[in-house]
Amino acid sequence: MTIETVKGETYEIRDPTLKEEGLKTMQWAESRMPVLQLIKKRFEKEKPLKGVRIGACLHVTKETSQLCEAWLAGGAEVYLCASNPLSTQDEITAALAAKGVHVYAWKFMDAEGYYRSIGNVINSRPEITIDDGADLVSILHKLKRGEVDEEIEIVKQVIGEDTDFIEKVIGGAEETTTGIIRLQAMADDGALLYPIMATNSSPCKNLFDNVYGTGQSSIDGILRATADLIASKIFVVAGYGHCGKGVAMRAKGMGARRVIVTEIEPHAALQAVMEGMEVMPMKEAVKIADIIITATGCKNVIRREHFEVMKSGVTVSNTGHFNVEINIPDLESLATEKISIRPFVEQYILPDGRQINLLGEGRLINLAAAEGHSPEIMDMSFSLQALISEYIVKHKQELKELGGKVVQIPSEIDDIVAHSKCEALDVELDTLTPEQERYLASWRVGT
Ligand code: RBV
Repeated sequence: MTIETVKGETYEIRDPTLKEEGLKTMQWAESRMPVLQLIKKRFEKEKPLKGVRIGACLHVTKETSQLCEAWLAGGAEVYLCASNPLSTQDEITAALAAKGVHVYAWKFMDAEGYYRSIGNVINSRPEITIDDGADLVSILHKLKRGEVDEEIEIVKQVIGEDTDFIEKVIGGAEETTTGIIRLQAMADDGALLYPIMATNSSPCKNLFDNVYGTGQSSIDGILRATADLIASKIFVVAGYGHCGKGVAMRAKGMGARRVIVTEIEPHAALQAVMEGMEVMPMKEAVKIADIIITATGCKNVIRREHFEVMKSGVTVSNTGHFNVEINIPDLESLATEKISIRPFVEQYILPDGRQINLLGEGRLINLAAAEGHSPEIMDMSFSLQALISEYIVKHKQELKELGGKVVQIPSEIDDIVAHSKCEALDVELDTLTPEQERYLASWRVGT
């Protein structure tokens, strides 16, 4: 199915008449993102991003709309494309286009539309890139290296033959774990050509967004797709990183009879058992699972050998960034029939009659079937992104000298967000007395 889009000078979206609906939804998000609003107000006065072109490849959601507004308030020109073909909220694109964001995204875009949209963002010659999954950085680098593949062919139809857009980029930032893994691998190989700030690795991101954001929104995605009961179910989570931890915690809280974790790393496995989860190999877990969700960032976590022994009626989903965690070609080759049961549920029938329900085409279920993380969570992640954009502009020269590195977010920036969020939530902190400060600073006292 190819979705029809509307193209304007500064956008390609599903339907500009959804603007009013989008504006209302933006307001809803705005009232739940107080820290970002403070930053936006300051940006309005100080204009730290004046004339800076920001190219962003993010989930195009009501929360992202608020980050775009902060950038606009700071004086930036904003070019936005989707970081996933299923995560765009079409009413938001309509509202953003009306507000002057250059936006290229629609829900259910095909691969051609996806890379064309990235091409449109690249064509703006961004000075800052903000990625969620590193697709934008990765295409910019492929162009620079002169590589050609199907994706690049599509991008080139938009940008023409000039392929060196990297010269103009001061720096970038990466939103998600998968992106950081890709970028660190590039940096280790000497292939990364400009510095990327590791937003995902900052405490205000990964301690909250990855745990509580993913925890709630992934369950939300499963429920919106299936309307199933979680209580009484055997719930399997692949991976016990920050994301898997959040999902397992919420599944437990909703009454799953058993929450089983699969892991390859001993510390994570130990944490899981100490937090009351069971740990076993995937091969065993799939035999008894009612609901399975992958959260590993790796590929082929669920594959042929697992489909072969799954219980009939199981639902299988993924909350990792890319749709590679579940080997769908394996499932397709095993199945004799595939039925679309309801939105985001495809049922595969195996020769022995077993039914396996795949959710959201194996793409991240929280953004495919639900709305991604709640605005209260994205308030922290996107406040970091807004402040980091300002940091990149202010530290242009320093970053240039640093070159192709993945750079940790300065702790002062993370602290600003943490303190502001505490204030917004009426969380009052204690302060150290001078005596306590001296005690903590001295190794002579206390033994
Ligand atoms: N994410 N964005 C949203 N509502 O815009 N929800 C989740 C939103 C991000 C989140 O920060 C995570 O790192 C990434 O999506 C995974 O692609």
